[in-house]
Amino acid sequence: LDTIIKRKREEIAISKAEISIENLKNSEFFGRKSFSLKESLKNKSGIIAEFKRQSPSKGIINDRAQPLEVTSAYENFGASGISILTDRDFFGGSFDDILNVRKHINIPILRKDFMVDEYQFYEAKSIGADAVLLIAACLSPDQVQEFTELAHDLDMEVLLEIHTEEELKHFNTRIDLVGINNRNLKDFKVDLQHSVLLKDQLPKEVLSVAESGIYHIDDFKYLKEKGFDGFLMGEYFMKNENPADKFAEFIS
Ligand code: IGP
Repeated sequence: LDTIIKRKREEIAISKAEISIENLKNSEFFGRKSFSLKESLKNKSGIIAEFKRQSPSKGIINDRAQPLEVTSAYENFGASGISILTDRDFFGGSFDDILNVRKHINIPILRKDFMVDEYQFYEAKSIGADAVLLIAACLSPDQVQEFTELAHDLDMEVLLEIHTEEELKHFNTRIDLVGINNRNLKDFKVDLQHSVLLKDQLPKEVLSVAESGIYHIDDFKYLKEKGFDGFLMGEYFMKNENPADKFAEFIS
């Protein structure tokens, strides 16, 4: 994670030198009204289906799938939202992956990246994101609060990702959704029970999303039964030649 953040800061410095925030504000998407992920989770399958080409833990997952083809099928088959990785160096994503699908997608798009600087929130808005991920492990509680306000000022929702009891301190009541990562970012182990125990320590009214390592319908049912409102799934779909077919099969 430290390596990723270090690289991310270098990347941001380069972007800032190339495109100013004022310039980002000129994007056609800047004034756009966002779709609410909170609302969409309540009304649809609850699944936030992810477009992810590769990851540091799994290497290449799918380097042939096309973002528009996959995400529009996810939408048609009933996803509540789409998560798109925009990190290039570690996840093989890009801003274009969101830009190229935005006009065709009518459900919320989550920009999945490592958000450590204000600039990235303007960037997210300028490419048409509806929501952003805040990873507690990369931020202080004060930063979470500050970035949440900024996201809201830009009409985007935030999904705060936590994994440990310690990270519950990052929660504040302005946060829209809390994601509990089932996968430990240090050794990549998945533990659903751990997530359920953490979730039980959150205020009851908070919308919660179970993230990662959901590979089986029984996992999904178990987490749903335990009260999770959303389910963020990537690899299970993406590791197939045709991710959307896998999604359709899962949901049926
Ligand atoms: C999806 P999976 O195991 O279904 O592919 O997981 C998503 O939760 C995962 O990509 C993720 C992630 C992250 C990626 C969760 N938190 C933070 C990058 C950064």
